[in-house]
Amino acid sequence: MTDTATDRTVYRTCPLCEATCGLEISIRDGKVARIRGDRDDVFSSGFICPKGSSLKQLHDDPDRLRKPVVRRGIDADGAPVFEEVEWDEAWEVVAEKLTSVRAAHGTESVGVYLGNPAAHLLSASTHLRQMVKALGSHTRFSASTVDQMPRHVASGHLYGGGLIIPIPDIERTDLLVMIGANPFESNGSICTAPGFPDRIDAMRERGARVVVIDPRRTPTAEHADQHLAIKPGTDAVLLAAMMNHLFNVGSVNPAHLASIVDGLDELPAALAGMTPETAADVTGVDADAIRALAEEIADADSAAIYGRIGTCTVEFGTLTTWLIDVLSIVTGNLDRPGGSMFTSPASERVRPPSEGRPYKIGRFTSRVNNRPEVQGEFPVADLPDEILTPGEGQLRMMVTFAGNPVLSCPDGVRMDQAFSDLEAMISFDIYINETTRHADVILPPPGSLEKSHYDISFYSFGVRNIANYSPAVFDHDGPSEDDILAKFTLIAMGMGTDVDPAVVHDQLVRGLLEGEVRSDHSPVAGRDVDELVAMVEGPTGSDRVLDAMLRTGPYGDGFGSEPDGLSLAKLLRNPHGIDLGPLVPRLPGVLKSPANRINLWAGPFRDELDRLRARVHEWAEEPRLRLVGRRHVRSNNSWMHNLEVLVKGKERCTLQVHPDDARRFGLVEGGQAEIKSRVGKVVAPVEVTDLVMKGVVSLPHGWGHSMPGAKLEVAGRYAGINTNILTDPAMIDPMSGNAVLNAIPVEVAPA
Ligand SMILES: Nc1nc2c(c(=O)[nH]1)N[C@H]1C(S)=C(S)[C@@H](COP(=O)(O)OP(=O)(O)OC[C@H]3O[C@@H](n4cnc5c(=O)[nH]c(N)nc54)[C@H](O)[C@@H]3O)O[C@H]1N2
Ligand SMILES: Nc1nc2c(c(=O)[nH]1)N[C@H]1C(S)=C(S)[C@@H](COP(=O)(O)OP(=O)(O)OC[C@H]3O[C@@H](n4cnc5c(=O)[nH]c(N)nc54)[C@H](O)[C@@H]3O)O[C@H]1N2
Ligand code: SF4
Ligand SMILES: [Mo]
Repeated sequence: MTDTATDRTVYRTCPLCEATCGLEISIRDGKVARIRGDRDDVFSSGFICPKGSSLKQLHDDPDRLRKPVVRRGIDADGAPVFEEVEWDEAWEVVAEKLTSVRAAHGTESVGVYLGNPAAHLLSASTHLRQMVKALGSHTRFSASTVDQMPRHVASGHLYGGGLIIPIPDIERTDLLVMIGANPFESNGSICTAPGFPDRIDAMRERGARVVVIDPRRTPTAEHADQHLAIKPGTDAVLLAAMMNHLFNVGSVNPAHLASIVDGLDELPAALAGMTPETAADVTGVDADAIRALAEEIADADSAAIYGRIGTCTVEFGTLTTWLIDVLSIVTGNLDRPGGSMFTSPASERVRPPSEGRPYKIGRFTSRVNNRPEVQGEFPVADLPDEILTPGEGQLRMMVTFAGNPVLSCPDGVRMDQAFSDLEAMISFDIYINETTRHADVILPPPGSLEKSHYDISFYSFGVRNIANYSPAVFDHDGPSEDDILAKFTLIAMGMGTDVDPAVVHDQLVRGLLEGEVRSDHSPVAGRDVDELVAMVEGPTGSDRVLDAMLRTGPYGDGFGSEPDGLSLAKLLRNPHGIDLGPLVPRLPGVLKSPANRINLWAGPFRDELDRLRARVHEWAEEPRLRLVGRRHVRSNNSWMHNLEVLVKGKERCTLQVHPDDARRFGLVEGGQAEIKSRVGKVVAPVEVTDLVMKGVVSLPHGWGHSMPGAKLEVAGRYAGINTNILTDPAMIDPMSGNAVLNAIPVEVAPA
C-alpha cells in the first residue's frame, strides 16, 4: 500500500504525543523534504508543534537502530559493546536467553516493562497484550504507574472500568478548570485535542472562562483568565473544601445525575472539617478564592474540571482524581455538553447493556512489597526491589518495550543498578539508550514513517469522535513491527524461531470476529466467521485487526450491512480523517458498574479522606521545600533529545527557584545548586524566576544522557541531569501504586 513515487505529498497523523495532529509531508527524490501541519486535517486544522516537523530528523538520525544489535561484552571503560546482526541471529539469541532463564528460574523470573509509546503504536495496541500473555509472568510494569494509574482506579470504582474516563468538553464548556495540566507545553493528555493552545484561546474569545491551578505560572496559566498558585500535592484538600463549601451554601445540584448516583447524602459528613479556611493554610490558596471558584463552577451554565499529571503523580492521586469527578457530579457537569463527557470511539465494541461487576484490584500481589495488582500490573517504583531482592520468583530477566525506566522512573540510580544485575534482557527500541544499553538484544521496529498508524488509545479520549488512518510513507527493509511482536510471542510460547508470524495475526483477527458473531448487538451477530475473515483487508496484521475492529464498531460498515460505514478502505480514501461528530451523553449505558449505577463509595475513599485529614495537620506545620517537574514543548519524556533541531539553544535542564528562595538558600542565576532528597542528590544549573511559587523548585524529567554505552551522540552533548535520581520510590499513591513525582521534599544549597 506504500506509494513509492519519489515526488509526492502524503498526509499522516503525528504519532509522538496524544494530540494526533495531521501532518503534510512533502517527499522529493524519495526523501522527506518538508513537514508542516495539514490544514485540511478534520481534527487539527493545520496545527503542529516543533516535534511534529522533526519526524524528518528522527527518520534520518544516524543513531536510530535499523538492525538488531547484540551485546558482545564490555570495553575497557566498562561500557557495553554492541554488534549489529541480521534478524535471524537476533531471534536465536532471544530464544536462547528466554529458554535458559526460564529453565533456571521459572516463568515468573521474566518481567516486562511497557513504555509510553506502547500506548501510541498501532501494532502495540493490537499485538502487545498477546505478547505479554505469552511471556506468562505476573510481574508486569508500565509507564502507567508514573503517570495516569490514579485515573484508571478512580474510574474503575466510579464507573466500573479503568478506561471509562470523562473528557473535558472544551469545545462547548463555559468554564474550564485545569488542575496540574499544562497543555501549552504538553499539548494535552487524556484529552485528545490537537491545537489545545488555539482551542483555549478560542474558548476565551467566545466568552468562556479558563482557570489554571498550578504551583508554576505556566504558559497555560499565562493564557488563562485566572491562575491559582497551589502548594504541590495539596489539590485534594482544595477540592474537598470547594465541595464542602457548596454543601454548606446549598449549591449542590447533581441534576440529571441524581437518579443514577448513590452515596451523595454521605458526602457532607465525609468532608467534615475540610473548610476553605483549613484548606487555605495547607494549599496556599486564599479561602475567598476557594469559595469563589466553587460557586463559579456551581453557577456556570456548564463547567469542565480537568486534572492531569499534577493531580495524578502525587500521594493522594486517586483521591484527587475521584474528587474532581465527584465535584463534576455534584454540580451536574458529568456527561452533559460543556461538562466532562465520554468519547464514543470507532474502535469500541457494540454490546448490549449488561449488569456490571465491582472493580477489583489485588487479584494477586507482588512478591517483595506485597502490593496489590492494579490493572494487571505492579508499581514500577518497586521494579528494583523485584530484581535485587533474592528469593523464589526474583526477576532475573526483563523485557522492555518502548521505555526508558532508568531515566523515567523513581530512584534512577538504583533502577540502573537493578538493570545491570539482570542475567538477561531483551528490549524493543529504536535507540541504545540509558536503559536499553543493559540489554543483550535490542530489536528495532521500523521508523515512524515506515509503519502505518491509527491511535486506537487516544481516539478513545478525544474531545470529538474522530477516525484517521495513515499508511506507511516509506518501505522498510526489515520485518514490520507487528511481525516482530508476533515472532516474539511465538518464541515466548515455546514454538521456536521458525513459525510464520502470520499465525498470530490470523488468530487475532479470527478471535476478534468470533467474539463479534457470538454477540447479540454486534453488527455482524450470527454471521459466518470464515466469510468475514476473507473480507478483512490491510497490508499488515495490525492493519487487518484494525479493519476488523472498525467494521464491527459503532460506525462500521458491518462487513456490508452499512455500505457507507467505516472500514480501513474508507479511511484510506479520506487521508485528512473522518469527523464522527461531537461528544454525546452516554450515561448510564457506558457504565460497567454493579446495577449500572455510580456509587461514590465503591472504593475506599472514606479511608483516604481520613488519611488526608491526618496529613493536613502535618502539612500545615511543615516548611519544607517541594520539588515539581515540568515539560517543554521541544521535548518528549526522555527520548527526543538526540535531535539537534529540538535540543539546541538555551539550556533547559535547569533548577527553577523563586527569587526569595534563591536569596534564602544562597543560590544565584547561572550558578550551580545541589539538590538533595531522601534517596539521592544531583547538581543542576540555577534559573532564578518567579514562574515558580515560593517554596517550590522545579526540574524537568527525561534528562541525564551521560551514561556510558548509550549511543545518543547529540543527547550526550546536551546531557542534563536525571531528576528521578531524587524521586523516592517509597512514596506512592497507595490506591493505585502510582509513583509520587511531584511535591518531593528536597533541600537545596549552592554546589
Ligand atoms: N520526574 C518525572 N518523571 C516522569 C514524568 C514526570 O512528569 N516527572 N512523567 C512520566 C510519564 S507521564 C511518562 S509517560 C513516563 C515515560 O516513561 P518511558 O515510557 O519509560 O520513557 P520514554 O522516554 O517515553 O521512552 C520511550 C522509549 O520508546 C522508544 N521508542 C520511540 N519510538 C518507538 C517505536 O516506534 N517503537 C519502539 N519499540 N520504541 C520506540 C524511545 O527510544 C524510548 O526509549 O515518564 C514518567 N517520568
Ligand atoms: N512537549 C511534551 N509534551 C508531552 C510530553 C513531554 O514530555 N513533552 N509528555 C507526554 C506525556 S507522557 C504526558 S503524560 C503528558 C502530560 O501532560 P500534562 O499533565 O499537561 O503535562 P505537565 O507539563 O507535566 O503538566 C503538569 C503540571 O502540573 C503542575 N504540578 C506539579 N505538581 C502539582 C500539584 O501538586 N498540583 C497542581 N495543581 N499542579 C501541579 C506542574 O507544574 C505542571 O505544570 O504530556 C505529553 N506531552
Ligand atoms: S502536538 Fe503532538 S501530535 Fe501535534 S505535532 Fe506536536 S508532537 Fe505531534
Ligand atoms: Mo505520560
